[in-house]
Amino acid sequence: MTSYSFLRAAFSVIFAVTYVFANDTLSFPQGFLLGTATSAYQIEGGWNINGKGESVWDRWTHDNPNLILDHSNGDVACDSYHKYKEDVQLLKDMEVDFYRFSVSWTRILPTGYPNVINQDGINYYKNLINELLANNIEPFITLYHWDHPEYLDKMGGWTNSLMVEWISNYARVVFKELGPKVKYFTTINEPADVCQGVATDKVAPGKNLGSPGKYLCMHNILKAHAKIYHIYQTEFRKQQKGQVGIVISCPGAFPKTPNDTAAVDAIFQFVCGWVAHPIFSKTGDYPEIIKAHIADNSKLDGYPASLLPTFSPKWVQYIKGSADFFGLNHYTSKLVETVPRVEGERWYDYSGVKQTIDPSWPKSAADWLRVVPDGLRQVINLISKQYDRPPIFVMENGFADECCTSDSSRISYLRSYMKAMLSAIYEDGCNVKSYTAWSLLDNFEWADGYKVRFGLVNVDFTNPNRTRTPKLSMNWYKTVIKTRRIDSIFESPDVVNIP
Ligand code: PNW
Repeated sequence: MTSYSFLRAAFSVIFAVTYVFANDTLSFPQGFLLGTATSAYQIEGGWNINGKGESVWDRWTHDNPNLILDHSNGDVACDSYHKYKEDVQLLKDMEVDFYRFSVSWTRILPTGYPNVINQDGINYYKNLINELLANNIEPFITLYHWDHPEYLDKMGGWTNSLMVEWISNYARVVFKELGPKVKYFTTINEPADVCQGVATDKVAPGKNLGSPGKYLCMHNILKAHAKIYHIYQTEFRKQQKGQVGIVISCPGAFPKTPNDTAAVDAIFQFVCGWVAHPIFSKTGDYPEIIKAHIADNSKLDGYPASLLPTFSPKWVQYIKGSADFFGLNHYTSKLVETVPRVEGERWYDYSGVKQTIDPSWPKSAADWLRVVPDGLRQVINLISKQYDRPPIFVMENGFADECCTSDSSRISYLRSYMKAMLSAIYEDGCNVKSYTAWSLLDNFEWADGYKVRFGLVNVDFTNPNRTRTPKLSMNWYKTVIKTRRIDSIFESPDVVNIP
């Protein structure tokens, strides 16, 4: 070989390696799972038919239409109770690896208790699961996505520690009836958001109990989650061989002034660590900063003891390690700053951190959702560092608009967030196993009604048929799934800043 041809060969090898490496950072790793998600109350409809009982969201929307942006409710929603086969055809067309949906507690147990099992409800979910499996799609079940029985709520709901038993009995029925064909379960979707319904009167069940109620709610939720996990572990895992996790909302946080990293750390613990630390940390229990801040400030506010309930050492052990994966919901970020406590003021829920929005971050149709893809990379890194690289399943990520099927802003959002996630995998070595686009369909977006839309598929809510029309983003996601890459040739224009 001449020195010239050797050099040429060497260069082409270097070029190929560089090329492959550079492009690989836009490909999903081997075995990575791509899917999409919905939740029962947001899509099913059929709120009171064929034996279904009343949930807190049924009651809330019927009693308080004025608290829903367009005065709507989930009575019919996307009518997926009747149209699930059409939903599965959309999923099949996209060739998703899995579909995350939630089971409605009151469709299965109309009284809340397992004294009555509603066969129609069981059949609905069995049919959905069979339809998914027949189309090569893995069912991924959320046991509880905010719609617990109204009757149990009247007895205190998440402020009653018996809720731990009530939800465990419901979970046992789901594992028994649906578990044989399901490999992935999450217990509770976004506990901190569930507890907003206890603390405030803005979302169901609107108990308006403030911080004491909020802390009590989370205490019971953490126990409930652990109990469900242990039920699966002792009664079902051997035969069913599935995995059970929890879904936690962890927004990103960037310091308002460059040196204020304390604000970033504190807010991560107060929002994400509040749920995650008891389950995923080596020590278990609430994060130290939460225990200390709430104890100190409860005292300053004249309470005889900390408003934060205490776990016994037995409960700490029981909750610690009770998840096979970390389910992460992530949409957006906040600017954070440490602020001194002012006598007589709540001090930002005792966190001592003020959260604002950087006005330069591109907007969406939801006030709270600004486009900040680096936030996803940041939280994946924080979770990996804090909890020793647990397997992370991104369970929700998505963009809000108010219109149309030419949703290039959604494509741009999804691509930028997926790219940030791939950087966390390839450049930072984090252990992310799956990605879920929220949502398959435009659906009932809680207090925003049908005005704010997250779907890859448009739903015509004025049409009794609830006609589904794929958006550009669905076709884009389909290409991503087929090629297992987010190539720049599929890149859309930059996020259009929604005014
Ligand atoms: C999620 N945040 O809630 C819920 O799980 C879904 O049911 C909902 O449709 C979706 O997000 C879109 O709203 C969140 O402020 C609410 O960061 C708020 C936040 C995150 C998730």
